[in-house]
Amino acid sequence: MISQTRNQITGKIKKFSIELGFDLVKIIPAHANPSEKRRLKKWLSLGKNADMEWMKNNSDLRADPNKILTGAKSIICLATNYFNSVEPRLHEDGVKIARYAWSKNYHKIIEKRLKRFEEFIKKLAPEAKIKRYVDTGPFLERYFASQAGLGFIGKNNCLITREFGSFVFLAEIITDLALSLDTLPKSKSPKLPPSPSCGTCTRCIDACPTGALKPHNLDARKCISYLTIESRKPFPKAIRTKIKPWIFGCDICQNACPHNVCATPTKNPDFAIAPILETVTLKQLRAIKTEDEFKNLFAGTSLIRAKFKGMQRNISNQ
Ligand code: B12
Ligand code: SF4
Ligand code: SF4
Repeated sequence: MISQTRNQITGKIKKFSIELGFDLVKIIPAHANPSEKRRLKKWLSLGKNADMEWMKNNSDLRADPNKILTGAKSIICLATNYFNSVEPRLHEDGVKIARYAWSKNYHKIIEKRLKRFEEFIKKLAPEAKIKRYVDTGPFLERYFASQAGLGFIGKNNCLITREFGSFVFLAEIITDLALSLDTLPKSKSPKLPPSPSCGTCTRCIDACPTGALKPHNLDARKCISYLTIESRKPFPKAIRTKIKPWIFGCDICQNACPHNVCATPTKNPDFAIAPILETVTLKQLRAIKTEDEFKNLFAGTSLIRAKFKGMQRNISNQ
């Protein structure tokens, strides 16, 4: 690819990402980071992944794009604002659902976009090899997003963007195409405002009701998000009462963050509140008797991840 063509292709790719509904896009070289790999291994060795054993399976790949795609040259890092101001009807009943789950399942929405993105890139460069990820891939999405300059990693572990705060989903395209790379702004340049960061703030850590958070480090065994979504076990007795009023996920450490004061509702209709969450009540939720009933009611939303039994456990804790 000659330089101008590379720039043209990169320009088209970035333009298309915005047309697809992504709010932020940056491209970085596909470099491995051994220290991130060590950080992840240490986190796993301390058991902070709780029962998420699958995190150990591909831990070598997570910080190394070339192990995922041989010959990888560029990573297209993407973020989508999902902040929504219309709350689920269930909140009126005094229980809470994390904001990311208010709309239809984001995996499906973003995967659809990524598939179209891949087709678009293949038209521009038919030989290109591509891997696309949203959430479920063996990839340290926050780390690479921070490297790309989409934002910084807060003490609450989240990738916090200057434009939208932390209520953003991340996604990536790894490719062997050599694209024009984004250079990070030099924070010391007098022309640029200083890069945002946590500074001396500890609001998220102080707000976390279960003590799951240490700066840039989370213990999933105590995290309400893990306990109400991923865990299939009863809640640990010591923190059971602190999980209330959350019945799916937790936003406390993001709600506490001053960088989210700038959060503005997404203009993207993809992330409008799911119709079922506009109407369903706690009484209806309590009346569900089977996995099938649960699945039918919440089809297409992220809530089915908890499964019927998990949701039963979560609501019986209220
Ligand atoms: C497993 C997982 C979870 C687990 C464990 C979370 C965790 N903190 O590790 C549980 C179930 C608890 C969870 C909860 C949530 N999750 Co989650 N989760 C993941 C998943 C699949 C893997 C994360 C992982 O590898 N963790 C291991 C730790 C070690 O890595 P990490 O958190 O990604 O990032 C660390 C390193 O990058 C390192 N680091 C990198 N650079 C630097 C620089 C410095 C200076 C320092 C000190 C550290 C550092 O510090 C980070 C924090 O420890 C990712 C998707 C993916 N494939 O990456 C989504 C993902 C991280 N989750 C996401 C979301 C939305 C959530 C929730 C907000 C959902 C909710 N509301 O309930 C909460 C947030 C909880 C929190 N405060 O982190 C988004 C985050 C978006 C964002 N803006 O950051 C992701 C990226 C999914 C996506 N594609 O959008 N999640
Ligand atoms: S998501 Fe909730 S429980 Fe988990 S670290 Fe944040 S505040 Fe604590
Ligand atoms: S609440 Fe404060 S310490 Fe926590 S992520 Fe936000 S700025 Fe950083």
